[in-house]
Amino acid sequence: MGVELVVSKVEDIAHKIETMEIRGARKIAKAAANALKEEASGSEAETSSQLVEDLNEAGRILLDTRPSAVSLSNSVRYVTRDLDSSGDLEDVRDKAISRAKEFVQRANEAKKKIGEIGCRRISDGDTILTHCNSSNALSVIKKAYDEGKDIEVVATEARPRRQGYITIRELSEYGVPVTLIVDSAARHFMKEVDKVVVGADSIAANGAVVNKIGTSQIALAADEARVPLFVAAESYKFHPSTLVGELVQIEERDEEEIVSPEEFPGVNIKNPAFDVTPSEYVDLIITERGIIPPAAAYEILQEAFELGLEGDEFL
Ligand code: RUB
Repeated sequence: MGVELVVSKVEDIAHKIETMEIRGARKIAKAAANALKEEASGSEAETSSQLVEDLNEAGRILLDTRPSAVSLSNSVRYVTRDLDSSGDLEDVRDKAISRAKEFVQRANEAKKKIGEIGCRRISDGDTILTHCNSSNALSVIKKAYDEGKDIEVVATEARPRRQGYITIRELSEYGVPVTLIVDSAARHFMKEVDKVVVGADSIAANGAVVNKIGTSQIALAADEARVPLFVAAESYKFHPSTLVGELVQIEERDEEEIVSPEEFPGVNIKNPAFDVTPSEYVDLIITERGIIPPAAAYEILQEAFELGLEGDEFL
């Protein structure tokens, strides 16, 4: 009975991620770490190997929710990697709990650091365009505002889920002057924009950035207008499998998010949630470790790989 209760907690968080009550790559990763922490502390497993099995099963449930944000699998890996299933039960429990806490703490510190590092690239008088709702992009913008820089933000709506509304609420409550535009107006307004700052769900070894659908069009418009595009992302957004040539899976969501298919019988409706911006359209990636050109994505991953993607250094 107790075991079922813990599993249902993991399932509850997985459901919230799947239905996007919990959304955004960073929040998803933190929620997964917290779910694993709950599983570790509440599990009624009687042996360490049972507990490791429970945690691996919880990890699988969480990984099944959304496929594009590598932060999710990096978070699950961070908590569950090399737990000693032949060791002491309480040692395994403590290790998983402390790793989960550590992940969340590092994720919070990373966002703060990204704000501090990124805001140096924002100048007084800048108009910044952002897309969707990225906690890291907003960390850069808010920090620049905190430092007294006179900035304005243009925020896209981000159809179909309109995460842009979260962005405009958050920024206007913070005091940052913000203008809402529809996604298709991005090129029209680009001539008034000084910098584009967006987040990322995954960054490939070649520096390509997976982010909310529409980011790549914005990047094209920015490139045409010679407006620099910055990506604000923690090192756990770098995707290990891309080192060996795997492509990042682009999540295809329900067509109902766009329109009821009954209204248009016989019409195909497609709803990809993310797109890929090639590295040549990315000027800089702002990580908690510092600012890197997209070409250095490979090194960040390689460094992580040399550590077996298991060392604390990956974060
Ligand atoms: C959110 C999205 C965000 C990234 C980065 O998509 O694309 O730009 O996740 O966010 P969705 P953060 O709403 O579909 O999850 O910087 O907060 O990790």
